[in-house]
Amino acid sequence: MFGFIKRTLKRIYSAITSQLASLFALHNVDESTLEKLERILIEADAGIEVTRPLITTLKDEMARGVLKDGAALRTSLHDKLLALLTKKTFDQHNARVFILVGINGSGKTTAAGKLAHNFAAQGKRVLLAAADTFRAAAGPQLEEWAKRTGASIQPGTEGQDPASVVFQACARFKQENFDILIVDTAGRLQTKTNLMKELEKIGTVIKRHLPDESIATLLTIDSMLGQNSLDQAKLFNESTALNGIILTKLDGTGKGGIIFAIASTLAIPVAFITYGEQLDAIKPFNPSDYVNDLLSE
Ligand SMILES: Nc1nc2c(ncn2[C@@H]2O[C@H](COP(=O)(O)OP(=O)(O)OP(=O)(O)O)[C@@H](O)[C@H]2O)c(=O)[nH]1
Ligand SMILES: [Mg+2]
Repeated sequence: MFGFIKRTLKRIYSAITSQLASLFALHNVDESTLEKLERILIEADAGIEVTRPLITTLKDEMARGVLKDGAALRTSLHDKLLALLTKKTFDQHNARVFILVGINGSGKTTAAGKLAHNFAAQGKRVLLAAADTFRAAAGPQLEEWAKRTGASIQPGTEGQDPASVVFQACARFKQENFDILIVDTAGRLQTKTNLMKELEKIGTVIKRHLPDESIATLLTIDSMLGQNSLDQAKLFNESTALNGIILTKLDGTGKGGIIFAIASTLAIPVAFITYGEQLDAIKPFNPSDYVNDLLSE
């Protein structure tokens, strides 16, 4: 893990890690150091709600004389950021049923493919359910991922009730003894009531037909959307019970601070991060590794 951000998330490295390194090297820290830190965090999408209280606490520590140099600043910042990310952590890595939801283009289908690959690599038999029957190209796109990963697919036809695709997938999941079911859904605006109802129906079908399974409903959030993605997530969370977030496209123009804004404003843990279009560009989110890596040159 160490060096993952430097190697793979180069923009995050340059937006946060490399800039913090110069502050952590200081022999004396003062008000201007904290002003620089504040600017770095805001520019990296951590948001005002996270940054302001954090800086206020650091100022207090400085006034009490416990924050004298860059090394002490690093330790204190590390503990505070980690505390934010561990308020709520994803505890459903053992779930066998995953439902992916999110707005158009946020990365649901790609994440479904990568998750399939991830589980197949652990020797698990994966069934993908093509419950995006709204967009004509959605089925073939998921089929392509099934081919690439060796997963099976329950296809849907354009215009078919997504809940009926999911119903068929549940039946096959039981009959053919699959280990993992991943449901890809249509992109939707959080404001469209009928589409939200459709999600509810998908959840109901799974609960009825696979009553013993723990179900992880995951919201994909495009990290490149910065603070805007928070409003979307809030609205989704109001109409669907979300268990976790898949933060996508961390290899893009997003600056990585959004993870802290998500942790602070939503009571939903980040479950996975994705960082590229390759099959293996996904991993479970580990708060401690992320913070360590983010604050280490
Ligand atoms: N660079 C990068 N691109 C990604 C990542 N995840 C997804 N993409 C790209 O983002 C675009 C949208 O991804 P999809 O998986 O089709 O998104 P979706 O949410 O299924 O979209 P709809 O089905 O239209 O709602 C595609 O071009 C993907 O290749 C990622 O982690 N990094
Ligand atoms: Mg899709």
